[in-house]
Amino acid sequence: MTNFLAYDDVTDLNALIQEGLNAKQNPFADQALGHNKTIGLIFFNSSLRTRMSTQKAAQNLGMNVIMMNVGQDSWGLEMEEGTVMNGDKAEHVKEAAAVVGKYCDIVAVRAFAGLKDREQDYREVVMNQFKKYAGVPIINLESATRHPLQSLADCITIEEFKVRKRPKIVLTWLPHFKPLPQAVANSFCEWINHTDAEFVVTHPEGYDLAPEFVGNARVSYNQNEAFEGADFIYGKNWSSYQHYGQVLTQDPSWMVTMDKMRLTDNGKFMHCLPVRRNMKVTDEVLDSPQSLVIEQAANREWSAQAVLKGVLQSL
Ligand code: SN0
Repeated sequence: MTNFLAYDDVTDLNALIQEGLNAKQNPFADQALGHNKTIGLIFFNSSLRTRMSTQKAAQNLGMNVIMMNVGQDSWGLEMEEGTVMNGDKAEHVKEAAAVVGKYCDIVAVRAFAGLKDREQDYREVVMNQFKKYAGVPIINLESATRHPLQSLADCITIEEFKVRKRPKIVLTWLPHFKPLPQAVANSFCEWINHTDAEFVVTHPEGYDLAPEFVGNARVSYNQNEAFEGADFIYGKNWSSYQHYGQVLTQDPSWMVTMDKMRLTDNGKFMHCLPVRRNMKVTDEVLDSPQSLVIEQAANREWSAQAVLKGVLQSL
C-alpha cells in the first residue's frame, strides 16, 4: 500500500481486517519494521481518537512520531495554485508538504470539509496537494469526503461482533444543530458496500449522500422501518449534500432511543465519536451493553496499525 486515501487503496479488505485483528493479538510483533522511520501527523482540525490511536499504532511499529497543528503551531497554508498570497496564508502547500516530506517517511493529514463549496470539497484539494508535493506516502486522517481509518476500524468491529455471516447494517442520520461533514458516512458506505451485508441508509429527505458513495445501498426515509431486524445501527449526523453544508432539520425524533433499538434484532449501536448525548442518542443506549462505541474506538489503534504496516512495507 503506497498511499491510504480511500477504499481504492486497499487491495484485499478481508486481509486488512485480519491484519488489524492480528495486531490486536500481538501489538509488538512488527516493532522492527518502523525502526528509525518517522511519521508526521498533520492536523488542520481537532482530534482525540485519530491523534492518539495513530501515534500509538506508529509506536507499536517502532516508529518516531512528529505532530503538527496547522495554523496554530505552523503557518496557515495556501492550497490553490497560482494565487497572489496577499491574505492570511503565509506558506504554500508546495513548500510545506515538500519540507514535511523531507523530515518524514510517511505523512498523515486531517483536513475536514469546509462545507461551503461542494465542488472544492469533493475535489479533495488538501489530500491531493499533499500527495502531489510531499514525495512520500500519504495517509488520510479524515479528509473532506472520507475517513477511511474509521471505516476500517468499523469493519474490524463488525467482524468481531457479527452473529450471522451476512449481517443487516443500518447507517442512520442523527439530529445535530451544527453542520457536520459527510466524510464518516460517505466512507462507511464505501467500505460496507464492499462487504457481504444487507446495507440500509436511513435519513430525512434532503440528506441523500453523494450517489457515488451510496452505491447499491437501500435508502429509506423511514427510520423505524429501516431498524427492523438490524444487527448493527451505525449513527452519524451529516449536513446536506444537495443543499450543500446546510442543516435542513434538527428533528429530535431521529435520535436513537432504547425504544428504537428494540425494533432491531438485539442490534448493536455504533458511532465514531465524539457523540453528543441525549441529542443524537440517549444515555440509556450509550450506557447499555448494546453500545459498541468504546470497542469501536479501541479498534482505531488496530486499524491504524494495519494500514501503517502496509505502507511501511512499501517503503
Ligand atoms: C467530525 C465529523 O466529521 O463529523 C469528526 C468525526 C470523527 N465530528 C465533529 O466535528 C463533531 C463536532 C460536534 O460539535 O459535535
